[in-house]
Amino acid sequence: MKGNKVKDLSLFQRLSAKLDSLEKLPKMNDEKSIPQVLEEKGVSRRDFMKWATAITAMLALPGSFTPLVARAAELSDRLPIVWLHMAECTGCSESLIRTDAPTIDSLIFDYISLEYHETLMAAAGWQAEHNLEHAIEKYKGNYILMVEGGIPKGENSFYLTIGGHGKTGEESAKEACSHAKAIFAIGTCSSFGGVQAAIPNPTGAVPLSKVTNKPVINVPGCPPSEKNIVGSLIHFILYGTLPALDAYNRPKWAYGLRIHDLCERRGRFDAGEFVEEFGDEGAKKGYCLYKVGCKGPYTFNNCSKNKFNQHTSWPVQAGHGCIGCSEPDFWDTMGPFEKPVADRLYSTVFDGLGADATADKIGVGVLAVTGIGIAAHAAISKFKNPKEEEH
Ligand code: FSX
Ligand code: SF4
Ligand code: F3S
Repeated sequence: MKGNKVKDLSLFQRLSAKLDSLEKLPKMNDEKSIPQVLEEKGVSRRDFMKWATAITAMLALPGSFTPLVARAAELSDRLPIVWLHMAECTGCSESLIRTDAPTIDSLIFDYISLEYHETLMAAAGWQAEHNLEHAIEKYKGNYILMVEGGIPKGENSFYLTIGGHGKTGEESAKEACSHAKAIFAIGTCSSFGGVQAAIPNPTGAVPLSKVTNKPVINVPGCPPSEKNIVGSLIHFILYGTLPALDAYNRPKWAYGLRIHDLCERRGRFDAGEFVEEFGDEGAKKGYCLYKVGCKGPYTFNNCSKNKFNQHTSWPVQAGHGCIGCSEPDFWDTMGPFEKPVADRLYSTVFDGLGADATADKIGVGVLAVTGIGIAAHAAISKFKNPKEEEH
């Protein structure tokens, strides 16, 4: 215990010193500070601290670090951000910004120094291109790069051609990566290729990590929650280094556990209470969705904790199973989305990563066994559960 306290204290001091030096940097926008913006939008200090407490817990930091997290959020306008769009649906940006009553996450994001973001900026055409070049040149080596979307590569790269100079997405992404301080692949498309990379991948789309040799932090989900996007940023501001990552380069603080481990219907699963078809009595009672296709047992993400749409709901709460949207190649491996994996062997192109059922080492064998084990439980429980036999 004592050892932990000493460790926490030295981490606290290290992170404080980091924020002190960040505070010395000029604000990107002289007009207003983030606390001023929040106040203007009617966010009380109390609400802000409640938000910071939630982020602190999400990042698995001790509660005593809450003031540090709050300070990191307030200083997030010191770091320039370049956000690029590749081949995708823009759902990742939408997840963050499309709220009718803006959340603290979206307000902070609105106000950080987004030097370039095609969805949000006013500029278009030549001017937009110029803005991007200017931002990269001005903040060389100092900006955070966030990229949304898969990237058609090599001889297919022309499928994504942007702007008057006819640059390919691959060229823009490579160039932006080469001068970035930290690189985040936002969403499953940028992390793993996503929908456009699904078989037969007609445009030869690849993940961001395939167009750069620099480390890429993957923040998957189709889309990821706003908390996982903002949390990634706050984590980087606090530490200035890569977070602990799993085998797929996902931050462990967000993707360390399975949907199934964190699911509010888990008790139903364990009790053998399953929805047999959509709209049945079990569905009305909130039974487990495994038999109607939930892929929560094979998916690593924190959706039940963070939720979507201003934290109102998430897929399982809304009554549909998880479709595995934060896993590599989920379009190809997790379908049909409304049928269970059952005894079909779960396979992934990332083969043989180990024999441990954690997000660190996800082995095909483990998932296959898990699939069979879970399917067997679902099948046997049908007969074991007296409540179901009564029907
Ligand atoms: Fe992909 Fe993001 Fe899915 Fe869409 O852009 S992760 S298709 S929600 O929006 O990249
Ligand atoms: Fe929840 Fe899906 Fe697991 Fe059922 S199978 S407990 S609905 S995650
Ligand atoms: Fe995606 Fe499953 Fe969460 S479908 S949004 S990882 S519940």
